[in-house]
Amino acid sequence: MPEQAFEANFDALVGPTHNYAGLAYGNLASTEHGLTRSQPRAALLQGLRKMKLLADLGLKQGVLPPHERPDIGTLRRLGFGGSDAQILAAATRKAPLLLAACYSSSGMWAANAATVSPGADTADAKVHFTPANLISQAHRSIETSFTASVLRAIFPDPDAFLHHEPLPANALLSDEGAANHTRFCADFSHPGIELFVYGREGLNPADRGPALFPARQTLEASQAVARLHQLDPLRKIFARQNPEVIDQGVFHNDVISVGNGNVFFYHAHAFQDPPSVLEELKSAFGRCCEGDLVLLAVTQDEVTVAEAVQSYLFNSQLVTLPDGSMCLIAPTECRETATTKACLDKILAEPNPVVSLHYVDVRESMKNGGGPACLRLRVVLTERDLARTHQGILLTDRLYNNLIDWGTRRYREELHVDDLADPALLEESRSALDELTQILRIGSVYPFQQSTE
Ligand code: SUG
Repeated sequence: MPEQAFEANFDALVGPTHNYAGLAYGNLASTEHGLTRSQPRAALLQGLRKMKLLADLGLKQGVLPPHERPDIGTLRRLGFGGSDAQILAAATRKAPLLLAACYSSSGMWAANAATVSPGADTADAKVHFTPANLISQAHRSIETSFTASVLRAIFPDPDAFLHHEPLPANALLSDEGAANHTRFCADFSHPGIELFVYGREGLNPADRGPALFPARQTLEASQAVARLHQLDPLRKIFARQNPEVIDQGVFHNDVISVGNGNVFFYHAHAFQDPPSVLEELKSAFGRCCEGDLVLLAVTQDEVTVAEAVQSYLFNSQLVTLPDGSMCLIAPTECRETATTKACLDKILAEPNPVVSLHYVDVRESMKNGGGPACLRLRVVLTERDLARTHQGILLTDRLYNNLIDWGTRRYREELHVDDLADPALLEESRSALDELTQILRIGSVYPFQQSTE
C-alpha cells in the first residue's frame, strides 16, 4: 500500500518592489500596464489572502520568500561599480531597462520556479526538483540561482528530495518550469501521467515557432527535465502548443489549460494537434491509472482565446479538497466576463468532479500577466515528506497574521518605475527581507545578508 500523498501549494510572496515596467514581451497584460503605478502592499495582501483561502479549505499551503531586488549582484556583473547608490544612479542614467529588469518582482510567479515530480512517479521514489532557467526573458533569467538555493533550504533532506541543476542557459534548452507541466493521476498516492507542453523544437532548424511572440519552452528542455526526473516512458507525454495561441498572448501553457487528478480543463485551441494529444493522454491515463480521464473542453464559440487571455480562465487553480471533490480558484476577472462566467457556471452545473468555485482578487499580479495558478508551485508530498520540509514556511493562522503585519508595515502603497532610482527603496526592501527571514526562520538566504561590505 503506497503512502498517502496530497498536493501542497507553495506560493511566492510578492516582493516589495512589485512594479509595472512592461518587461515581458509576448505577455499582453505586462505590455498593456507597463509604466503604470503598481500597489506593492495590495499585491502582497492579495496573494496572502489567496493562500489563506486555500489553507482554510483544508489544503497544505506554504510560502516562498521573494527574491532580493534590486539585484545589485547582477548589475555589478554587468559592469556597474561603486557603492550601491552609485550603481543605481549609473544604471538609471545608462540602462534604465536593465535597472528595471534587476528590480522586477517576477519571482512571485512560482509556477515558473521549477518543475517538480513526486516520488510516486520517479524511479528512485524521491521528489525531484529542476529549477527553471527562464532564459527567454532577461528579468526572469536572474531568478534561477536564488530559486535553486531556496528550494534546497525548504526541501533539505537528501533521502526524500533530489535537486537537479537548472538546465544550461541556452536558447535550445529554454525552460519555464511547471507552467508548462501538468500531472494527472487517479489519486495522489499512485503514479501519474506527466504532460510536458513545449512551444518549439530547438534542434529543428526548420521550426520557426510562432510568427510574432517567443515560444518560451523547447521540446529539448522538457525532454531533459523528464529524463532527469527518471520518469517512466509510458507515463510521460510531450505535446506541442498551438503557435497561433502563443501569438495571441498564451506565453505559457497554464494560460490555456489546467489539469488536476483525473480532470483536464482546456481550450480547444491549446494544442497544435488536439486530437492526437487528447488520445495519447486518455490512453496513457486508461493504461496507468484507475478510471477515465475527464475532459472539460472549452470551444472557441464558448470562450475565445482572447477572452481566455484577458480573464485568465485557465489560470484558475484546480484543486482536490479533503472530501475528494474538486474546486476551482478563479480570478475575479472571470466573473466580470460574460462568456467565462457562463463557462464556469456550466462546469459547476454538469456532472463532473468539479463541484465548487471561489473567485479571488489577484489584480495586481494579473496586471503583469500572472493569475492564481501562476503564483503557486505544486508539490505532491507524503506526510513523511512534509515532516522533512522546512516548517517555518508552512502557512498557519499565526504565520498569516505575522506576514500581513510585516507587509503592512514594510511595503509601499504605490510604486512607479521612476521610483526605482531611489536608493531608499533598496534599503527598505533589504530591511523588509531581513525581517522576513526571521519570520520564516529560514536563515540568511539573501546575498545582502552574506555581504561583508
Ligand atoms: O513571465 N510577467 C510574467 C508572468 C508570469 C506568469 N506565469 C505563468 N503563466 N505561469 C512573465 O511574463 C512581467 C514583469 C514586468 O513586465 O515587469 C512578467 O514578467
